[in-house]
Amino acid sequence: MSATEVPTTVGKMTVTNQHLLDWVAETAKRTQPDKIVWCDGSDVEREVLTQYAVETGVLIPLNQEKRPGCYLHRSNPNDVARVEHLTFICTPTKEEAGPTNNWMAPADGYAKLGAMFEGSMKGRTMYVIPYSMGPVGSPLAKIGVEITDSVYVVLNMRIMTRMGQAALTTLGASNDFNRGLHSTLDVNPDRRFICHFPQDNTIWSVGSGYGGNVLLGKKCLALRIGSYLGKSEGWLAEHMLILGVESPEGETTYVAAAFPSACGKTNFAMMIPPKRFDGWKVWTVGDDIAWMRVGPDGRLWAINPEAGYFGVAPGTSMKSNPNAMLSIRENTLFTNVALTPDGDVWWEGMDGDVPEELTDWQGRPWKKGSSEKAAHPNARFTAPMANNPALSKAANDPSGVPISAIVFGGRRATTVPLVMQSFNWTHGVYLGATMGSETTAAATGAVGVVRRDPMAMLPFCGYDMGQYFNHWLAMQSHIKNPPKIFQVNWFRQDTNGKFLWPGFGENMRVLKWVIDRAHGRVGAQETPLGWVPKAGHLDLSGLDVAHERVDAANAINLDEWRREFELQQELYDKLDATMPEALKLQRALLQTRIG
Ligand code: OXD
Ligand code: MN
Repeated sequence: MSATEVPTTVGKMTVTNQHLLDWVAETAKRTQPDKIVWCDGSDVEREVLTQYAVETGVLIPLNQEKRPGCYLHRSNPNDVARVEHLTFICTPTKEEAGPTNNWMAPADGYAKLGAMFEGSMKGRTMYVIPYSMGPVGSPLAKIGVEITDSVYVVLNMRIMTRMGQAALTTLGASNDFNRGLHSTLDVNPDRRFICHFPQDNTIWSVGSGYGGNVLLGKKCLALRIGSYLGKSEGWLAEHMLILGVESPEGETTYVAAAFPSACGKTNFAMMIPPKRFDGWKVWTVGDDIAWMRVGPDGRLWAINPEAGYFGVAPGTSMKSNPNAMLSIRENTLFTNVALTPDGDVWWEGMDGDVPEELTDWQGRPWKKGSSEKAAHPNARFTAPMANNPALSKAANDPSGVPISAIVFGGRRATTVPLVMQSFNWTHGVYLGATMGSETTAAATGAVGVVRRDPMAMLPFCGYDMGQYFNHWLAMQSHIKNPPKIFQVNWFRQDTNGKFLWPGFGENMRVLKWVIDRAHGRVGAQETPLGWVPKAGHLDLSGLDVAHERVDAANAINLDEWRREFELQQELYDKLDATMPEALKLQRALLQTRIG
């Protein structure tokens, strides 16, 4: 088959969408692959591609008795994480991308990356992956097609999205699909760019083979392009987990929560309640992204657009996240973890003793006590959500789930109390807009530096951040029964740098108060910052932590808040051109309250 000769049928898959056929033909002409494979999502296809990936060294089979269907991938050591400095929003004007995004003019982006795509797939196979973000056919879902020259991308997209024939059938003859084009080129950081063209519903990615840079349905479509579409179409695309809390009486309440990367989002989404909450159950709908629309009942309904978890492996253990450990027992791809002598995976923070000998994430021999990490700190697992014992039955529901509470969290050693509720929607948007995470000595050497990460969307908002706040504010008038908005902080420390709150499953105690507040079932105490639990309302029975420490985790120190108020100025200055008046007013109100 010549590169430009595009088959309309492969196996059982029938391709009739002329827009798609034209785009694939045009792309093949540009990239000149040896072969074009249309991915139908079948099991046979998975077997064939996995076999091919093993033969070509892209995947290393793990011990199939211990981890059936599991494989290890080692990425190029220069290509191990998302590259925010090489990620661009290509809108007609720089102002539309806003001061927090890198910007490139669309014509420049197309020209620059277009030149790199010329002949880039010579000698390679071009895979065409139709996929649905969200349950197939859901009114909240979107169709994308990713063209890639990486079999690793195909095998990951199979897990992370609903991929293949069903997505194509849903698309029908429509031209309304995201066009994602990816080539690994020569994995050279000097020729690595991730460009988003929101007005064209298009993503071009070159020079990387790793995660969020190349699985284009995830951060690129579901968040950057998604947030732009959400603004134009009146819905919200958010960096939020979604969970359902079921009471012993069988009432399930759904919560969406935004935390910056590395704040334990996947752990929270898969939380197991402590003994005290016998009979309670936390169900995972999603661990990273929420798409939310107003339903006919005036509530906000959310879907998880993904079908799998692309989770950080180091630190994941039976203690921190048993459901994640159970989710990765089979049919999971591991990237940049260490390999044990018997063909299993290992990473720092896993349960049990540190093995004497391993092969590290770069394939080098590693000995216990080595100063180097065996697994890369950003090593990942890609696991089907169907593996999760706590998967919500609603995770595949095309209608999504009704959200009763929205939670904003960050990693703050000081200042921010364990939990508080906003006074109203606008104040809630202000809490989300000003959220941030404090760096720790271990991470950067500079303690107490707050990086503002509005709604955990700083690297993921596909347009101007001030306009994004405006969109959130404007949503209020459309949501007749809005969720209540909360702020949490699991990470407050004492003067010795020890965490005051135990976190993990014990966060259920905070969640219980959040839910009771959302249903209007429990009182609260007004403070200058927001509503906090009244004495005795946070259920602490059976908690093995001194009550003074819990009090310290909840404490409000107005001196710290006067400092916090000053620190927020930087964000306001940066976004000054489009910062909504309502959020300026919220800040002024806070100032009068804290004095
Ligand atoms: C992620 C992230 O990979 O937020 O989910 O960085
Ligand atoms: Mn994320």
